[in-house]
Amino acid sequence: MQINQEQFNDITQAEYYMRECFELAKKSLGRTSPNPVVGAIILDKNGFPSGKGYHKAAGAEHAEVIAIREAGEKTKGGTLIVNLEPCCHEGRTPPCTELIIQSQIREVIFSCHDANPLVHKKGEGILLKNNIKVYSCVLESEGIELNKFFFKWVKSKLPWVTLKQAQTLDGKVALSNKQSKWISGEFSGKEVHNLRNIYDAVLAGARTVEIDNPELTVRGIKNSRNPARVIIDLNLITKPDSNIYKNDSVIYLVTRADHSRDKLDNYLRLNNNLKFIQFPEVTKGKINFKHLFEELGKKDILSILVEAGPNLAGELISGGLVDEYILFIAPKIFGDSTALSSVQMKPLDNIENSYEFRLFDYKSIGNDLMLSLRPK
Ligand code: AOF
Ligand code: ZN
Repeated sequence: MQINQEQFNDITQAEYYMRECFELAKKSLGRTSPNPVVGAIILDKNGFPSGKGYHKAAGAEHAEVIAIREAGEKTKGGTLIVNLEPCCHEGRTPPCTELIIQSQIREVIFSCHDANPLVHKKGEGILLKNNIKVYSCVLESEGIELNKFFFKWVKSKLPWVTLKQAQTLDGKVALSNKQSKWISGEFSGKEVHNLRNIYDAVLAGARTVEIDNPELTVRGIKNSRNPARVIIDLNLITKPDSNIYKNDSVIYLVTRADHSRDKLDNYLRLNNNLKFIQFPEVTKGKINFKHLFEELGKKDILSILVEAGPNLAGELISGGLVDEYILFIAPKIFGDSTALSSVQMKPLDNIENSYEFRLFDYKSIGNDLMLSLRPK
């Protein structure tokens, strides 16, 4: 299809402002759960930007409401650009479609349909019925990627699970004497804090807590907030003086159901925000991770960054529970077959049965390579 100069200008302008909406929405990543991140811009009838806003937290005003208020009278005959289909339901806040209609906006451009069944294509339908021009699916794949946590959760009630590891060129995560600090470089370390800052929860096993003694908090970033920490400690072996307990942000301690009250109380005393998730069914020392993720989904946790050791990584990969695999590869070699490999699972008897990923993204980071992989 050949497009004329005017259409070309319209598309370029829509994409330009849509990217700006993405940037506005990104300011709220990790702050709006269980809601999506949304940015909105109003152009007046002459195409000049006259209002913008982004959704700051669940229960707070939607992005469109803030942009429309800022634009005032200039909404009349104007355009709304927003990264998500405007809502049409009464939730914690009123429907945005009504406000859009009242504001006499002539045209709405959005990136992706909302996967929330209360809104999906209904918001668009109401706008069309009210003679508002609608252009949907502008930079749609970027829009979906931006809200991948929300889309996964709203469709399945399960959080998006990202497995994160740092390994050497020869696939090792620790020496045979368990020494594992530091495999990746300083800049990769900073990137991990950026990730923690946007994930609702960070998950690690008791063994990682024992060996690395991490805090699993966000440090060195302005206006940061800490994710909930989820620690798999079925036998309650983590030491009371572990660094994770020194910080008051939320900890979910995932453990068996049969510990004594005294033992549980000892842990409750360590941290004001410690809660237990107890599992009655533990088979061969293992829990059902799908059940754990369902529990966390119920707590409005839309995204989990798993800072995994080899066994946890193996369990999640073989269980088909990984949505994304972020791998930092440091240009180092341990060259020792007894050093720990990044993933531990049952031996395969055929290469055809290996777990395959596709390369989604990559970047160099300091002296390391950061890969983002998605299951094939
Ligand atoms: C938008 N703009 O800024 C947001 C939207 O409980 P509520 O009223 O906040 O509604 C939450 C739902 O509204 C959420 O699940 C999603 O479908 C939509 N979120 N929609 O047009 C926004 N945050
Ligand atoms: Zn809304």
